[in-house]
Amino acid sequence: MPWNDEYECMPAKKLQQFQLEKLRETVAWVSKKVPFYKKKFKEAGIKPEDIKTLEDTAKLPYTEKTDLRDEYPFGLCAVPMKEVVRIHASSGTTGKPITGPYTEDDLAQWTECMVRNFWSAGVRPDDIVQNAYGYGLFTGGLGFHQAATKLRCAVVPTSSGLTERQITLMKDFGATVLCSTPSYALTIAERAAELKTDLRKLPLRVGIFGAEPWTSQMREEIEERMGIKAMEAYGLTELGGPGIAFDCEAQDGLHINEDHFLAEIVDPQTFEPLPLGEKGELLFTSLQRRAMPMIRYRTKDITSLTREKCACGRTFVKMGKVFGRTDDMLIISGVNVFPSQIESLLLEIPEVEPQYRLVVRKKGYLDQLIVQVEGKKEVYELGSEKRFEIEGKINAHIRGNMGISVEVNLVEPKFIARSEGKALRVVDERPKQLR
Ligand code: DLL
Repeated sequence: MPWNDEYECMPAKKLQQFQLEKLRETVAWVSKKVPFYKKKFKEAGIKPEDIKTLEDTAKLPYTEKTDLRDEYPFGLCAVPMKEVVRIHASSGTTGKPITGPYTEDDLAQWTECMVRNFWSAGVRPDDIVQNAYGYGLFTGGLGFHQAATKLRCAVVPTSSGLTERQITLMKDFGATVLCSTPSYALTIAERAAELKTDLRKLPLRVGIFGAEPWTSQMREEIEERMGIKAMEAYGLTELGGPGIAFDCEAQDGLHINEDHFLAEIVDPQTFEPLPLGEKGELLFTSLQRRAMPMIRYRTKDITSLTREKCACGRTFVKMGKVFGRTDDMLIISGVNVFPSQIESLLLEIPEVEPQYRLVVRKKGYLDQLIVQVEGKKEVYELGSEKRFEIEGKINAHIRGNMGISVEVNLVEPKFIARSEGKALRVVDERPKQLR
């Protein structure tokens, strides 16, 4: 049974009616409160009262990361600061950070969305939740913290890092739930194995992983190493953090909290709306947020939406696992390549560890992809001939499945820096002007 079946199982028609009502309210709210939107709507020749159906969303202009940067820090804030009770921000690898202000109601809604995520993962009040998402400006730490508290779980706010201590506390406190990025879960599992701690024998039962792309093969790897069920969380700072979408026991897509977020898929180049089932860029319009609502925000995440009857009873639309980000897409020998495709193929090779990095270089006019993947210790130690053979095997596997030629380097165990948060998968060594 879902946490909030009134909304999570709402018949589709009623849900869409609810979304339309909230969409109209949001559009009216931002056009009154945010000069940026007022101007954009005017330029697009659209008034709030023109939104008569959900399809009319396509008439609204979209919002993107550069808009948030241009309006940094509070240009898109729709409430006076005295109503803001929290400000999160994304660290952002380049340029200014993205700010995320919340009113008290926004925080309560965020918590509700995250409680649904926990509940769906089978977490209950008697669980001990070790929260290894980073605390601070990142939305992972407090986002998971406040929902686990609301659910009356015992929260252990370890934050990320200090891996050995994570393992000691996990053992001593008997944590039953771990929240972290999937790559950090793998780091914990690896360190535990080195310390001869068998995580499979601990009470740990469930993990809620997210904040970065990971394949189903990676999910299985983590489940196997930790002896847990690996569930998922999806979200982004601009829309308030995790809690936008979560998976259920069916584990074949993430239900979007549709009473709070209106999702669309568009062609990332032409911006044409795409039908259910087709892969494209995911856009979100927030439906109930007040401090910083977003209209058709371009997430840059590539996925598809499906609306089929789900075994769990939820009626919320499902998004597929994020395939990649438009800005992580590489073009190798004319073929579009996403890191997740390479990850899937690498994890099918038994001789390697699930630790890899993609290095992109220029060779003449062409982009060259170097796949660095760690060999398993016992395999790596068999010597250079064996390593060469495995590199050839990986190369053939990638060529056979994707039709591209890459250079494979089987690197020694521990060559690749371990992640404590979001893993760095792509190292782009091309000159900036040639990317
Ligand atoms: O990563 C919020 C979050 C925290 C989500 C904890 C889940 C768990 P940002 O740092 O703003 O926010 O990064 C957002 O991360 O656009 C995706 O590209 C990626 N991402 C988040 N969740 C997933 C996921 C948080 N489950 C960006 N699968 C998003 C794939 C994800 N990518």
